[in-house]
Amino acid sequence: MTFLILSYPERVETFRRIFARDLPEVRFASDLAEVDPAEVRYLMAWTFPEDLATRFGNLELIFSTGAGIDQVVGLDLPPRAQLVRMVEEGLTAMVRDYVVMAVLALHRDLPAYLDQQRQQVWKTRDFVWADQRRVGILGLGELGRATAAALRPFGFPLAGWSRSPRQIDGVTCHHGPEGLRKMLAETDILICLLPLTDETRGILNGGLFAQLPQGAGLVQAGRGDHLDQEALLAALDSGQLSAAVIDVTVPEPLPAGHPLWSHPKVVLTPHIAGHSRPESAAAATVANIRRHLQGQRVTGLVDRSRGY
Ligand code: NDP
Ligand code: OXD
Repeated sequence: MTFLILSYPERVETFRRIFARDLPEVRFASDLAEVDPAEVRYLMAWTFPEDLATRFGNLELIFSTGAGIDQVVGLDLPPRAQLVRMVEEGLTAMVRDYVVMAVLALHRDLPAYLDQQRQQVWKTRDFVWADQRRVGILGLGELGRATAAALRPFGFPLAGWSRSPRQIDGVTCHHGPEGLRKMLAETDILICLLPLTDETRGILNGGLFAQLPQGAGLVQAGRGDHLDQEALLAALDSGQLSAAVIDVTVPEPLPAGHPLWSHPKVVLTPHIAGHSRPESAAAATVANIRRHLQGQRVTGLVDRSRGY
């Protein structure tokens, strides 16, 4: 029984050390050329070989090194294999911190002040108190909930949107299309922490931006394909949106000269909001394989019919 990980050397070495210590009964491998594919029961990667189904017929669990599984959910999978997304404290903390940083930057008008700085303009903009800045979160999963909990002490009125009804202390929870309309009308800073599925592809579009109060801000930390980039640029130029913090784009990397690079109302980062931390990710993976070996449900199991 083999666990095969395809990743960069630092992650592989950390996993190797933790697996040797905590799960010695499972053989550890990191090189496709050195494994007997029939022995591989557990495979972890970010991008997966196209011939997964034919090559690794005995796979039981396919782990993504990240929280997103949109890169693999459409692949042909071996019959018994289940998909598992990454749920681990290091990744959750990183995304939470990034989004808090972005919300505070938008709340305190940082993109506008950076633009003023470039132009050497010393000018005070209107102040808005945190209890008057309504924050709405698309996606109330692992990352959306952790982000809401971290934003709460600042005093922002918080709302969130999910597919199924949720109850979260201090967060006005909405679900379904009607819930989305209601939340958007009362959101000054919108955060996207959704998975990419057939239902959420292109959700951040001109129609959605028009439902936000004029001058709202956007934090996009989901997937590039959630966002209609042309519609974003149009909404920024018309003033419907005041600013945006964008971590994910189409394509990645964004080509030189793309208008998002230099737009004065955009803060752009190169898909760095979150990264699973090798130590805690290895511990979470060992715990999951143990659960699987004991016939228990693993954490982060993907429902392929929902797409996440
Ligand atoms: P989860 O699966 O834990 O949560 C997903 C949330 O989205 C759930 O609340 C779910 O609703 C909601 N959702 C899914 N589909 C819909 C829909 N059609 N309508 C309304 N709500 C919907 O995922 P995570 O929180 O772990 O991760 C979320 C995403 O964040 C990842 O898939 C990835 O795209 C992105 N990400 C980006 C990173 C970056 O570096 N930029 C890093 C890590 C993740 P329900 O509660 O009803 O199931
Ligand atoms: C993830 C990511 O999904 O890094 O974890 O985007």
